[in-house]
Amino acid sequence: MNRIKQIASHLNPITNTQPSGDIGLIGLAVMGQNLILNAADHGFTVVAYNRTVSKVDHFIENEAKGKSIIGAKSIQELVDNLKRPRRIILLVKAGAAVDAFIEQLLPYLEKDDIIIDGGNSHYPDSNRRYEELKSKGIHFVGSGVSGGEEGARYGPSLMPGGAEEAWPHIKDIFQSIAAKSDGEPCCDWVGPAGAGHYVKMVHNGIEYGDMQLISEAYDILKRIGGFTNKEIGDVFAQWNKGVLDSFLIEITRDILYYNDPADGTPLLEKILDSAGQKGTGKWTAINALDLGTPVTLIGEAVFARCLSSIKDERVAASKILPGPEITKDAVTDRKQFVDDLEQALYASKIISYAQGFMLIREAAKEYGWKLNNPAIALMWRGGCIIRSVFLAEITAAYRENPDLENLLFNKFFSDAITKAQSGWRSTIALTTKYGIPTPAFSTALSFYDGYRSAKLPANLLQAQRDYFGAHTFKVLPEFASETLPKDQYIHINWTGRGGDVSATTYDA
Ligand code: NBP
Repeated sequence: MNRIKQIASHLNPITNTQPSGDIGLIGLAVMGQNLILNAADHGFTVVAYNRTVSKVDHFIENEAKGKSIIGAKSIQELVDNLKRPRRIILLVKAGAAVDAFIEQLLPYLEKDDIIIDGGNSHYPDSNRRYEELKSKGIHFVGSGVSGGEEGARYGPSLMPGGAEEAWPHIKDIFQSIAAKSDGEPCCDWVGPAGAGHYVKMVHNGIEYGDMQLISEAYDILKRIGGFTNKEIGDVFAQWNKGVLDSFLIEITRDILYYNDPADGTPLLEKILDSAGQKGTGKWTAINALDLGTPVTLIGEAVFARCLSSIKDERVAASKILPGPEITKDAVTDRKQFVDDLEQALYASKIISYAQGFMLIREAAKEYGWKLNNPAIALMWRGGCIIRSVFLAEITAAYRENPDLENLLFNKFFSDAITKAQSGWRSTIALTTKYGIPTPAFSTALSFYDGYRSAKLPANLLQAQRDYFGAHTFKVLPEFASETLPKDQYIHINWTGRGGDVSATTYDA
């Protein structure tokens, strides 16, 4: 009797048949619609719902026509049409909309059903949602989705994390619809709680860094080299055949070749040089500061956008603050200049990814997450905005050693950066000489030089802190003595005037 009741309760109450939906998706904007079509192409039956229900009808009658897609007019209809455990993806505006839909779904869901948030949610929200839903017996997955419209339609990079119990139930769908790199899906389990959205956040931060580096390279070629847009496009086309081969280099080439149909001149030069941002780069930089991790390149990339946005102030400053004149003979050997710049871009990119993975490593420690490092690099290898050949080498480095302390300790990358060093330094020397701003290139080199310095001038910082604030310091073990004991916080009365009381000790 109980069994009959149980089977009966699994029937769709309206059609009285077994539900056929493999997965439900809420949010019929650009990402949602394209992901549904992608899943349907891979043989899954998708149940679609949207807050504005008229969009469901429009979608079903147009793009979804003839495909294995069911339109739902209510949350109940959506849930009734799904096989158990129900798997429901939210692709709605990040923030309150996600919480609103979770609230609406809960009365219709049962233990072990799965809610997946595929939007650009901030990871602390995903941590919270994971805990709240866990207490209700529902598995929450926060999944980064990258690749924009094209990626969603034909293969995005997917970065799922949260309730690991959900993974066996969604793995097949996720890995089928994800982009493939050398036959491997650009999707694997990232880690617990908000780890999926965390990794997506770092991905976006790295994207900021890559874009800034490329923009600086364009500026150098244009202002110091005097190259035309077509010539710069040719340089990017050439770079795209080598170690820098990537989606962002490829689209930059196309942008440089693009002429305004109205007058046949480069459209790029007509675009206002004031960059927008939606906040994920800023989140990464703030998190890096919170975790005390020197993710300098992403930080500079965010600040470079901020500096670009004060256009009026810059225009005013340009009239009163002089800099060096760029002479016609600034570049004597064009080939060498381009080769050096390629090395500078490559080395800076290595630093940026090394910093990104340092941050991920620190987050794993801080939040107690066991993260799948080789899979993270593989997930970024295809489908997403930062996809590149270079990420195959990072995947290989983490496969060789999943607990690699720093990418720069891997032989491939330490050799690459050693080889690139001379071109990198020549490029920055040139931009400094001629007054071309290179915040990302320069911070990458400063980081490199700082990271490889066994001794930094922080001894003086410590002395200053102790001088003015009695913040104490430790001595180098080789100089330990009776008056300067080893491993102890020491305060010195530097002037002979202050007292001997020290402030609370702490590591900054
Ligand atoms: P949008 O971010 O523009 O969101 C549109 C969807 O959110 C519609 O379904 C809309 O319903 C719904 N929505 C809004 Br707006 N406010 C709502 C509310 N208060 N309550 C319930 N639903 C609400 O769509 P998108 O560009 O497809 O992006 C979807 C998610 O994917 C976002 O989190 C986005 O950040 C992320 N993402 C986007 C891209 C991209 O390239 N666009 C790439 C990667 C990730 P309505 O139709 O009734 O207004």
